[in-house]
Amino acid sequence: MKRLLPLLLLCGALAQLIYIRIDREQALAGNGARYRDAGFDLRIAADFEEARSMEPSAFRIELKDDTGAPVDGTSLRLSITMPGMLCGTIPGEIAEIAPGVYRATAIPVMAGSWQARASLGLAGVEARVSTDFEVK
Ligand SMILES: [Cu+2]
Repeated sequence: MKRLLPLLLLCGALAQLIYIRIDREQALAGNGARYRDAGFDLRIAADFEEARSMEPSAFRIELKDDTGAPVDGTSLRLSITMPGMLCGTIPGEIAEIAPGVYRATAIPVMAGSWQARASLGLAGVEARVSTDFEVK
């Protein structure tokens, strides 16, 4: 039993970490996801009717602080991956189209299930949010 205690404590700590992770990132009804932590509100949503392989897929990313003011996301990045496959991580291009609002594009290289992830490191906080999308 004494040997089990550290293991149990570790499991408890891990469960808590996973819980916090889920709590910070939430799927939005209909389209996209949102991450809130340490004063940041980071959202991503697909900005297309239909994604096609070898064509740019666009995403709308919003970065605000907890008062709703836009945040300059100089370290904001977008990448897309195919979970469970070996297509690698494909980086996207990001342009700010309004204060705190960004349009990001990346090119999925094949049809199937993809995941787009926006991430940034700001003020020592690493924030990331991802959303799934289908490519035809
Ligand atoms: Cu693939």
